Amino acid sequence: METIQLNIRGMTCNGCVNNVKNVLQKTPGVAGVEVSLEQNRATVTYDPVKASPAQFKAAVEDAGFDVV
Ligand SMILES: [Cu+2]
Repeated sequence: METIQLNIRGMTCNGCVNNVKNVLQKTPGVAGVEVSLEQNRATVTYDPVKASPAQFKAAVEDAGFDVV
């Protein structure tokens, strides 16, 4: 397993946090997700054989947020 931190722009409330969490958790290969509204950050634990950071970025952006 590997862990990556994504800096996310556009989250304003716990609903946003849950959206981001959900789309990341739905990505195949993701084992765990933590999202901090205060820090505008998602921490993703994933299997590098099945998932890649580019997929996380795309999933978050599809949900309407920016990865910076
Ligand atoms: Cu919100």
